[in-house]
Amino acid sequence: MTLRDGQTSGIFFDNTFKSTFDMRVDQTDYYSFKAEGGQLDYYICAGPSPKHVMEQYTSLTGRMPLPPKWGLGYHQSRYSYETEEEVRELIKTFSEKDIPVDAIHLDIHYMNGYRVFTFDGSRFPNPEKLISDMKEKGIRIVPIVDPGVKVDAEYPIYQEGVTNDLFCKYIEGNIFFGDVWPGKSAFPDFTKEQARKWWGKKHEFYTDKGIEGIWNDMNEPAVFNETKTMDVEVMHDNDGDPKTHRELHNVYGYLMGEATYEGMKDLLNGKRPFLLTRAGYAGVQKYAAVWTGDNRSFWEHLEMAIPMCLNLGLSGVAYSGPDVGGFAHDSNGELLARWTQFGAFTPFFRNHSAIEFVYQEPWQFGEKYEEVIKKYIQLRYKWLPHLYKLFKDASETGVPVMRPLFMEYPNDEETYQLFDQFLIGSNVMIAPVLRPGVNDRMVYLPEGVWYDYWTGDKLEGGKRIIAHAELDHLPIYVKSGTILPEANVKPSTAHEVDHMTIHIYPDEASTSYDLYDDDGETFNYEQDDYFSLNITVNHEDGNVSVDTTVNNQQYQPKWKDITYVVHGISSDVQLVYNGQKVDFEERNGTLSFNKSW
Ligand code: MIG
Repeated sequence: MTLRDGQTSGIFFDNTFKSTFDMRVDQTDYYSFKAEGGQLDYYICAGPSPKHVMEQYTSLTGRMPLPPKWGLGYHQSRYSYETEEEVRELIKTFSEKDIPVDAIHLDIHYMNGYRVFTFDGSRFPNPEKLISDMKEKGIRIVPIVDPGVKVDAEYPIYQEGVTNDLFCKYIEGNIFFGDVWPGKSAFPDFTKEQARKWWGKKHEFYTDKGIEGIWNDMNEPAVFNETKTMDVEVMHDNDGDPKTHRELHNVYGYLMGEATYEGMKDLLNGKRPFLLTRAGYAGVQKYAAVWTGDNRSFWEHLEMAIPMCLNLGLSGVAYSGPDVGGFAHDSNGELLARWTQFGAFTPFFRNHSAIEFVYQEPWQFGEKYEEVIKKYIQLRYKWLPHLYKLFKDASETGVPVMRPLFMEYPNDEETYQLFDQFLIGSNVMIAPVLRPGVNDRMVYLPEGVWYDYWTGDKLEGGKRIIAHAELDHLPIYVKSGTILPEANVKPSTAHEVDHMTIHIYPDEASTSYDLYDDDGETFNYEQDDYFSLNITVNHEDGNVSVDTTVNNQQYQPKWKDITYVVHGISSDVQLVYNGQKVDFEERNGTLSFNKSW
């Protein structure tokens, strides 16, 4: 994407060979891209704004489907939670400590000898029971599924793959074998429809046990050898138009995503699948959320996660996030606290850590840190209605949830190089602290009036400010003219929100918000089974009027009562709700009143 004089355009280079983008500016006065083979197919997205480019690019490559609500809650992972008892203990701790959680991820140790589509009978003697007990508490299990299938004549998946000719082969007909976790393994040829269908259907093993989400790893594909991947001479079926791995390497993970997502969708009878992937190609957003792979528990990696997720968003992947706390190396309380503050606002929010390094669940570094981490996991749940609405919008337009500042301020050159702060939607600024022992940071506020989210103080934009941020403080700023819904905190998204707060940050013009809700887990919203409430606020002659219209209530949310909180207005005004003057309460510089929709 390029932005010049406020005008934006994009290029999508659709070539699956190994490609290079040369963005050096010191040697030539142009950028270039090239590929090792194939056609020079590229598309121009004409813009003229960054959001137009996103719409154009995603009309070509597809958009993220609306995820299930539970996919947007807090996820806890570890390489690996190794036994059923360990998982039960973990969940008990979350509930005792009253820390919300929606999903526990099971890494490779749940399997029998790393055989996909199995559970280890001694570590997980009764997965059905575990999963149903967890579901009762509103928590889901997400097992990892790698593409490598263990070579084992007595293992049905291997047998079926060989018998039905579903594995990647050389032109001579011999199967390609590579070493991965299970040892010598074969790899499904996802370029072949029959293999995609077969693989998708195999997920019955998981859905039969109540599983609704899958985690795809090692799907580049990664192989433990010198080249770290499959032999480039492997000849993929490519649905009857054979091509080498040299040409199709880059779409292997994407096609595994397609096979998995479509298979899960068929099996879940109308429920939305959740899929997380490490690898993909342009368009992978149609099938999966993407996490940014094996980072380390370094402050620099926390900082790098911001541009990584922003760039994924600009590449059509609205649903992404890093391993919160860092994957490899030992995390610590301060790093985890700061990382969780950031993670609360990344589209995907999962704490994950590697074997042989310290555990990093929210309580692992003592109470002082636990309190802060809990506060921000709870904040995520408060913000879910707004995030959900932004996900809904992203599923329709391709415009990402997490945005670089230039996307909203393309005429402000000050924003072009900024990568240590970002926007959620169009009007909320998040500026995480990214260094140890640091309690102050610079924040750029573009033109206009901004509210400090925590204090309600008004700040004039068009300049840099210093934000003071002790350990428990994440700098957040809300642009005037913003309407923000806030849920009451629940232990997980399975526990329905029963009270909504609408925060109003008036500016001089009229502003409006469509609050969206649905059942959070089915595709019924596609048949108009959703709730939509329009809130329009006018601020004239010092008085504020709030007008609401229910646009659709085929789905009726459990929350009926709404507390309206008007910020930044003096108490000598009139507040009018749907044409009637209302009595309000004055609290910490805000004016609030209660209504039902
Ligand atoms: O070779 O499954 O990125 O998240 O915990 C490492 C074990 C394989 C890499 C993934 C990581 C996961 C780990 N996997």
